[in-house]
Amino acid sequence: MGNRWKAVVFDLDGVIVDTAKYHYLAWKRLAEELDIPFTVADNERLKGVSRMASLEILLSLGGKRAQAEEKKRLAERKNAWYVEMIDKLTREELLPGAERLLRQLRRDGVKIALGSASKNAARILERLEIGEYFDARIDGTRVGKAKPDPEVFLLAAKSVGVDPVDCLVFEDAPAGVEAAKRAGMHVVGIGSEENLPLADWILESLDEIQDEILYDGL
Ligand code: B16
Ligand code: MG
Repeated sequence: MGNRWKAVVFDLDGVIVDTAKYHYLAWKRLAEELDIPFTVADNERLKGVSRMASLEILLSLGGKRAQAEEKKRLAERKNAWYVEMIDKLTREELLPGAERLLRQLRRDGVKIALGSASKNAARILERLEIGEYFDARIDGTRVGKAKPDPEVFLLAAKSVGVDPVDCLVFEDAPAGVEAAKRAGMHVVGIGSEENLPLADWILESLDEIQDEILYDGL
């Protein structure tokens, strides 16, 4: 039995940690201030999408427009509320199976990279005390083009010196699964087949990972 992948790239929000609920609460608060109707279902469209692109979606839901300066101010406002919440994150909010899989990959000598759209990724990894597992951390502060552009995953592969074909990605958002496929990688979708039709495998959580996905010659 050998490793099937030379590197594994993890999305952060929705794969390793359940921060989506905090993004939702912060966007909801902004939506209320702006008198924009915003539901949990609307929030699905923001998953994996960059902060500014998320704001655009929110404004469009209310049929509103804003100048660049105003958009910057609104995004900063939302982020301040979000940061206030994630500063209280605890290790209990690590999603099921996340740390066990990180430990297993490390034991197996597989490179581990982060491929997240979030500009708050470093803060979250630190709060969760899992930063040490990652050989490379590519996040929203490092990439110009948001998912579904493949840039974040290509940069992650390059940073650990592995070809995209030898990388496996774990992703929970449609835009992220598309980005990984466009990077030429295999993807495990965390969620439902209905929501992530492009994924090569679907799991409800990392806790369900099977040896067939990770190893050859079983
Ligand atoms: P921030 P991921 C993404 O993280 C989130 O899924 C998405 O909802 C969020 O808008 C984006 O990060 C930007 O986050 O405002 O913290 O920079 O899923 O790619 O790890
Ligand atoms: Mg995600």
